Amino acid sequence: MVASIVLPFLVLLLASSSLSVNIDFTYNGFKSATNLSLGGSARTASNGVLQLTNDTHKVTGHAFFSSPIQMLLNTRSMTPTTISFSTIFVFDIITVGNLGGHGLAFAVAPTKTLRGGCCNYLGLLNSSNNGNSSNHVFAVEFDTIPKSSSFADIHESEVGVDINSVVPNVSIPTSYYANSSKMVNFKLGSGQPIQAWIDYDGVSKILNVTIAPFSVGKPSRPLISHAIDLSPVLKKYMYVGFSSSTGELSSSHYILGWSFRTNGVASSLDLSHLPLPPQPAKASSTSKFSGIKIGGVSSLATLLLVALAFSVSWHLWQKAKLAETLEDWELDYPQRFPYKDLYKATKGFKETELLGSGGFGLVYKGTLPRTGEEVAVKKISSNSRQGVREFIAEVACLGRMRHRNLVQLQGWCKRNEDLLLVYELMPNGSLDTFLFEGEKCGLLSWDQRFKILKGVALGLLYLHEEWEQVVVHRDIKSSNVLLDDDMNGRLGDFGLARLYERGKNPHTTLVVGTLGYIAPELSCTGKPMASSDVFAYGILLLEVACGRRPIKHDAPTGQLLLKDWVRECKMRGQILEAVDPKLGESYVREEVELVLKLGLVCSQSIPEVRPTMRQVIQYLNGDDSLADEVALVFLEADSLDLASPNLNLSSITMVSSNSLSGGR
Ligand SMILES: *[C@@H]1O[C@H](CO)[C@@H](O)[C@H](O)[C@H]1NC(C)=O
Ligand SMILES: *[C@@H]1O[C@H](CO)[C@@H](O)[C@H](O)[C@H]1NC(C)=O
Ligand SMILES: *[C@@H]1O[C@H](CO)[C@@H](O)[C@H](O)[C@H]1NC(C)=O
Ligand SMILES: *[C@@H]1O[C@H](CO)[C@@H](O)[C@H](O)[C@H]1NC(C)=O
Ligand SMILES: *[C@@H]1O[C@H](CO)[C@@H](O)[C@H](O)[C@H]1NC(C)=O
Ligand SMILES: *[C@@H]1O[C@H](CO)[C@@H](O)[C@H](O)[C@H]1NC(C)=O
Ligand SMILES: CC(=O)N[C@H]1CO[C@H](CO)[C@@H](O)[C@@H]1O
Repeated sequence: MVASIVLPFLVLLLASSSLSVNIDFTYNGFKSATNLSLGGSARTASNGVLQLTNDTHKVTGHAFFSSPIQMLLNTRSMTPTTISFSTIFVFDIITVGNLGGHGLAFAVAPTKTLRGGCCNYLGLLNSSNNGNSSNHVFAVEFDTIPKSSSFADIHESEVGVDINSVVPNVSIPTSYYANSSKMVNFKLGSGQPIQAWIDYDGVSKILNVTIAPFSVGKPSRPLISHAIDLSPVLKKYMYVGFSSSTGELSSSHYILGWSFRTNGVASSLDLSHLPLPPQPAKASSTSKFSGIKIGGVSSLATLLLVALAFSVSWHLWQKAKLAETLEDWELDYPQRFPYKDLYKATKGFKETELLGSGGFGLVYKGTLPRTGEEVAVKKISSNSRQGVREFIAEVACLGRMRHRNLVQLQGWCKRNEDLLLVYELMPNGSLDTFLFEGEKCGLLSWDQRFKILKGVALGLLYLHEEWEQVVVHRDIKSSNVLLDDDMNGRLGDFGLARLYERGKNPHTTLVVGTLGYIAPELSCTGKPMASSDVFAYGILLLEVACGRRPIKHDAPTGQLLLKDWVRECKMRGQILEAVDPKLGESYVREEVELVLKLGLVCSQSIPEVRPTMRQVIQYLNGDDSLADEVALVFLEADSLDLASPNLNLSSITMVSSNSLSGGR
């Protein structure tokens, strides 16, 4: 796996402005890192992987192709054109622990000695020059901590297109199209190598970005296809390469292979010969890449023998793979599923069986081999060894909960560092898809929405008050509300937030939850209470009535936070302006008003003035004619809200990324 470099350009940097020299190079590993300029923490390892950062906190690293590349033609004319370029690379982000940071970027920059900041800046820019058009920086970033909170999930990773700024112009959660319409979500930082393709056409001025897990191959439809004229952004000569940084949270960022070409399609990488990053101690690298070569087989007999030996060892390997050793204590807890069953149920955790990725891990659809029952299997790639036992004790406990508005936990299985949780399958998926991707699954009527909200309230009341101990959910949001056959709302993921706490690094204070739903007091106390669930439920009420996410980045000033906007409508006496336009006129006015007002009351910043879930249900049922009281509390809290500095986005971002974004 020697780096093969093809450099068909001989005469460099000709003064001619209309001719450009084409560049074409391929690194299948970086064993002989010729023509690469490394900076910061970047290193090449002896096996040929390029390491941009290790998991030291707050470092930056970059690697650029050492020669400048002509990017503009006709620079003397009024309308310079950008040349077309294409690049393919394979990267791997390895995180020890729960959450890593911050990601890496493919960068086109005027210098190969970038001095950008750590954390969110990915080593590209810093707080003083971020957003300045004199930067001449174009980048495609792969973030493990999303900056645009419209997806609002701190567990999600995203791809973004950056122009002179690390606030992306376009960004989207990491995913790929399995076919022309089906999108599959995946996460960076889970240790699997990821392949990325970036293509820019200088004539049509279209940028395409495509990513997929290494094993998938190139999806036919790009994830991002964005019209953008790079000619004002780029200079005539630019450097291309990678930049990466860590923050309070850190990961090791690796590039395994890279090809680049101007005016043509970049060469494919020799995937089977790329070097692998060192695996962290826990991950057993199941020789994903060591192909078995059968060469020079001369007779049929040998061939058969080899086939036989192969099938026997395959069989043994399969068997070993599915075998499990139980620790004594595991037998103490009921509802344990054999790993083999879950493996079979999900067809070996096959990608096609993926239902999605939730906050805590990937969720697969499965059919239990013994009973034929359909289930959802959540695979939590866990963090630390300690705490697992206590967690299972809790899981066993959660498994005893029964309520028609909770997604029933049926059992669990522990496999090395992985925890598998088995839930009943919710055929209609999650509420957020109905609210925000209605074109795919049909519009939810007001009656359906109201019923779902009531159901969720009952589920939450059960957790808070009706079960044997108080369970604070801590991650109420539309994507955690699942819909059963009858379109009843059911809460998922209850009790799981504790897993995060257990595994967390003692030096970081992690606020568990999702951006936009996190109650402000959590930033100070960090102590989750039933009232912080009420806050998030309030946001959910608004979200469902307005059909809008809690944070909308491209909204006009003052409308960034859904709740500020609804409040403003309320103050103007036009609360119904906030109603989801997709509903048209078909809703019950009194109910919608109640839901919106109740949403505001529940999401007040002072926890003490929020109602309890029991009161919420009384309001929703109209048992209590509390409309006037609601208005009263609301107005009172309003003046408090205004005085409270806790309500702007920057502080909310801080809440959830407290330790995530580090020194900015
Ligand atoms: C990580 O990288 C930093 C900066 O390059 C270096 O000083 C440190 O020794 C490295 N740490 C480990 C554990 O390799
Ligand atoms: C930001 O980067 C610019 C350009 O590299 C540099 O001149 C400036 O000093 C940096 N500012 C800070 C605050 O680091
Ligand atoms: C952008 O950068 C240039 C050069 O560094 C500087 O003169 C200018 O003031 C900056 N503009 C802003 C808005 O910061
Ligand atoms: C990218 O976003 C910046 C700031 O949001 C904006 O000034 C710029 O025009 C955008 N560029 C393109 C090409 O859309
Ligand atoms: C895409 O795949 C999904 C599920 O795998 C399937 O339901 C759908 O029909 C496919 N669409 C096309 C256009 O092939
Ligand atoms: C970008 O993607 C679109 C849509 O798939 C395709 O038509 C176009 O040819 C692609 N452009 C480049 C430069 O790859
Ligand atoms: C453009 C450039 O720097 N090319 C160099 C790439 O590396 C080879 C081998 O080290 C040099 O001979 C080239 O000059």
